[in-house]
Amino acid sequence: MNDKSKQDNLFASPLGDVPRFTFDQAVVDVFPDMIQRSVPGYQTIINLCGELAARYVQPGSNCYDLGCSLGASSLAIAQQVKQPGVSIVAVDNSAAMLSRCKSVLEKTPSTAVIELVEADICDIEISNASLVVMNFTLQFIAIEKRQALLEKIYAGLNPGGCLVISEKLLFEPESLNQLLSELHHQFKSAQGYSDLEISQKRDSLENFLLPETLETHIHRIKACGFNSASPWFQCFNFASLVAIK
Ligand code: GEK
Repeated sequence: MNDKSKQDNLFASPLGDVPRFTFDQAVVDVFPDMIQRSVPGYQTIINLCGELAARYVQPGSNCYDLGCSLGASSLAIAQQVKQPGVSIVAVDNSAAMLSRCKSVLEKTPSTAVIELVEADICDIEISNASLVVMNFTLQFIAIEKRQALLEKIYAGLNPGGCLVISEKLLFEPESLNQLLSELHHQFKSAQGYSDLEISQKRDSLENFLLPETLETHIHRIKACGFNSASPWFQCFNFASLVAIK
């Protein structure tokens, strides 16, 4: 992402009652720094979306970037797509994110058409898709809506199409979950976040970012009818899965 963002210090001072996290202007202003320093392997995962685009995008088809934020995945896809007649549909329900995403895209030359859509990803239509990417977005969707969303994506994908889902994961038993959370905490400390920042951010995401186990994700993907599904990347409690229709 070539958008130079401010350093994330949103949780650096004591906040008292920590408010629930929202994708507002304050988050938008620090977003590239926040996600790079919070999600281990973020850039590797974004780059892979470009690699998969080169392999799986079909001529005359659509790619979807669901929960696009500032368009990092869309840009990675756009840079690798050589197939003719491809449209990239980048969707987010935060007006602040999409407005900044528009200015990021305007500054970044791209041959592919990227259409920005302000909507809930549960409400949009998906059709003639050869690549659908959900990088760290499904975790913010109510758990009871996830199966229907995956079924809609499966129905909108062309045969041979590819789905990427990247998520924070939950582990069982609780002792293993605790270990991987602590390793993630160490990762964030090494990125310069203080213990106060890490714990206040965790509180703000409580009951908003809802992680599930790898087994739950794979089971849901398979239940929709995907031919194959596997994690291709994991670092601590973050993973990226690829599924082929
Ligand atoms: C990246 N993929 O840089 N409908 C549409 N958008 C939503 C919804 C919803 N129901 N819920 C949340 N979002 C990006 C990073 S961030 C991940 C994705 C993170 C949007 C929300 O507004 C935000 O922009 C994005 O999903 C999640 O690769 O911040 O941890």
